[in-house]
Amino acid sequence: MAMHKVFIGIGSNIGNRLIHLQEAIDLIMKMDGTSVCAVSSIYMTEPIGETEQNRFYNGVILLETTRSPEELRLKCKTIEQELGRPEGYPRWSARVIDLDILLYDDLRIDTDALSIPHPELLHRKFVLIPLLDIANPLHPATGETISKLLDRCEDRSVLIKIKENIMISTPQQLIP
Ligand code: PH2
Ligand code: MG
Ligand code: MG
Repeated sequence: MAMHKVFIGIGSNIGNRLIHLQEAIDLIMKMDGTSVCAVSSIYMTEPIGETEQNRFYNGVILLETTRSPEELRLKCKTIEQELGRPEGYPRWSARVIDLDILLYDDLRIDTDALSIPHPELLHRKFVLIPLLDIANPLHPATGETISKLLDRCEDRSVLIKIKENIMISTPQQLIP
């Protein structure tokens, strides 16, 4: 079955944010037909949109998967719920965990359930900067590299790198 390259944005701004990101990565690693190829540094970021809330921890991961975009969307939702995010959450509210599909190969889809590339990707430094830690792919709609998009990005919020290498606590990773 064909393997697809997928970038996923991860974020948390409630409780132990780093642990929530780690738990999400661990659960994604257990997903059928999927491997985690790279994890960015983790950044503490200013909340965008609803600014009167706790700072986020954000990162980006790169997967290789045989799953379809829709299967991935549902799987991400299941993981969000497993980590304690209630369903039917208000759009801008604080969250234990948020998993967003950013890019899926060079696919472009826009349905009620799913928009790929993620429509906010170009406007958010908390996505572009960690993405650039691991790769510099072309944006399938604009044809520009992520670094070019970052140059043009008008987001002036501040990111503080808090962790270079996130600990991935699955058993495979602990075997030397
Ligand atoms: N996610 C949002 C809205 N605002 N701000 C930051 N810094 N990080 C996020 O992950 C984030 C946000 C909606 O998903
Ligand atoms: Mg989001
Ligand atoms: Mg989301």
